[in-house]
Amino acid sequence: MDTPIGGTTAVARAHSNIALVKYWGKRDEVRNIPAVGSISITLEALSTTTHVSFTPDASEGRDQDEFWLNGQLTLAPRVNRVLDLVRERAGFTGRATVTSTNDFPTGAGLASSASGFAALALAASSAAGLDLRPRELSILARNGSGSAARSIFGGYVEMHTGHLDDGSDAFAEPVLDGAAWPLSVVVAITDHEAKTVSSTHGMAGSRASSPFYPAWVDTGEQDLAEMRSAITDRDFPKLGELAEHSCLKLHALMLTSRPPLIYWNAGTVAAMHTVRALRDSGVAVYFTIDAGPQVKALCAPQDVAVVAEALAATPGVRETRTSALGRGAYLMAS
Ligand code: 2P0
Repeated sequence: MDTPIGGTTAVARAHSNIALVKYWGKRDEVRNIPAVGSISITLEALSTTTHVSFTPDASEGRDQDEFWLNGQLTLAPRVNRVLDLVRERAGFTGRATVTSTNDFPTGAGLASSASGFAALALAASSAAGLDLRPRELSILARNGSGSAARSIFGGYVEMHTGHLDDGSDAFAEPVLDGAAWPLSVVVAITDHEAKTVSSTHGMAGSRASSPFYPAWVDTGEQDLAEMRSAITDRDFPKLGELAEHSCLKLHALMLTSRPPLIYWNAGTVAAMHTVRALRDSGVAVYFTIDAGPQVKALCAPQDVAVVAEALAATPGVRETRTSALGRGAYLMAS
């Protein structure tokens, strides 16, 4: 984290992340508190840049916030919610103009809400003159999107579900710096369209209807403990096997929701098999998939080229992107 710049205008950048142990389901929908913890890696190649500028107070000019996403004026109640929390804390009534740009497809299972709300939390709090500690920023970002709490930090990150009703212990914190154990991700994009069922809506449905939901919550702590030790031990096969398990357990939960959530397409399944075939041929590579059709392959940096080539040649894969581990959210000169 860089030193906050402050003032009534600020620009921040945050990177997307993908979970190795997944979050799905909330224990409090109003405060957006996850029902299970999660562990993620922050991705250098996928980022959101957000500019926030506040009017001095609501009486001077507009009484509405404005949110521009990728050049389009967009209604996003969660953006207003984060801005309201910032105003409440800073003790002023100024309205905001927020301009946010993603350098990757929005809403298609590449965690644009993670990078987006992390960048918003940092830019808005800084523009309001607040100098929040990383943990407070993580809680603020969580109010926009659960996965965004993790994108405040770089490298390997754990999100805690906490126990308190007010959510003050539901924040993310770093597990390991990315430089301490470099890892690469090849993203196989199988569809550029935004998904039709949002994560928020989908996870509420899973909680209400999947017979697997109690088992999902009950086994979360054990997955987290094993993943923490895989990271501490730099045990890549253990990390990869557990990441695939958490991914497939999540998708079993989705498939058994009513109505079912089927985020995969034919290219998604083909890419999973490509990863398994590569592994059979001796390349240490593992897949994970979020609430969308893209497949993310985890591998060592020296294996990126062979993994990207195999995924690019897989039927249904339209594009591949590679990423190293990225840093946490930071302020830029405005
Ligand atoms: C994750 N996902 O851990 C999981 C895996 C998708 C699948 O976090 O309702 O957009 O905004 O808190 O953060 C996506 O959920 O949901 C997500 P909200 P979010 O990355």
